[in-house]
Amino acid sequence: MRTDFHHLLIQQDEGVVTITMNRPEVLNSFNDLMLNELIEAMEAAAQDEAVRCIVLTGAGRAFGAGQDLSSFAPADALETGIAGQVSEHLKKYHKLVHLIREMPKPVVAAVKGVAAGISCNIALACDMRIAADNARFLEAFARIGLIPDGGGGYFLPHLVGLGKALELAMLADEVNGPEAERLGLVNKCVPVAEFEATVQAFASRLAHGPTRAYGLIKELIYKSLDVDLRTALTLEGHLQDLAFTTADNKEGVAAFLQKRKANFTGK
Ligand code: LHQ
Repeated sequence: MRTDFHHLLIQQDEGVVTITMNRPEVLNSFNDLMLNELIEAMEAAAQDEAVRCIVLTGAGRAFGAGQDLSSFAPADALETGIAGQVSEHLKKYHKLVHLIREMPKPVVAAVKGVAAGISCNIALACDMRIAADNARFLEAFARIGLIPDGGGGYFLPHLVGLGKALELAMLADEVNGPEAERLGLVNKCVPVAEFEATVQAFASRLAHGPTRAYGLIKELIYKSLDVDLRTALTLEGHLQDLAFTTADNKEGVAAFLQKRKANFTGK
């Protein structure tokens, strides 16, 4: 995949591609170009067979501060009538959310420092999250009279339950890394000194896993969220039929019987 982006750094290493949002002077807040580039990079990672795990992170002291407010100001919106077009603008973020959720391989958000506004919700769209203990999750929207966007209204109650979701969205208070772990907002919170090594080990482990099964696991779990048990079990049968035909299933069973570690190729 291409690496010469303006606002992204791309690092590819043994099946893991790390995408770093890189506008540190504005805490990696989104302008149009960075959003377009992130969509392009995610599309490329999805298609690249050599990529078996994606890590999304931010350069400098933050993960991201949401929409760049200097390039999307409410005063302008009122004057130009752009307010009715916010939903149009959001479609691009929605494309990114769908890409992450439908990509048949794991996507991990690595959050140190602040993750605010739509950056927070893009982190929640990822399959898993590792936080440093200096992480600050902030559904900043109500502070500026908005509602959570980028899927926040969907992801929050699924991750932390209804009451806490409403509290986080309405009070817009910061949640630190250890509290985010306690709430289930992140999978793991580690001291900042251990953050990079932890993310690397976590991503590397995923990149050496049964990638096709991981894709099917995503499909099973995300689709099962919105259907009844009968439909979920039918889907399970269909997806297990597919998993059963993979080389990694064959390898996993052989490794078990031969009492050795499986060598998954992702096929
Ligand atoms: C920023 C930003 C920023 C520009 C920090 N923009 N410069 C989607 C579609 C359409 C319409 C609207 O909304 C959306 C979705 C959204 O994401 S809405 C929510 C947008 N984000 C926010 O409301 C968060 C705004 N930022 C903050 O509240 C604070 O900066 C946080 C809490 C994130 C961090 O606070 P601090 O750690 O104290 O850092 P800071 O405030 O000093 O920021 C550092 C610099 O970054 C500063 O610039 P400066 O030139 O003074 O050093 C900020 O102006 C700039 N910055 N966020 N979103």
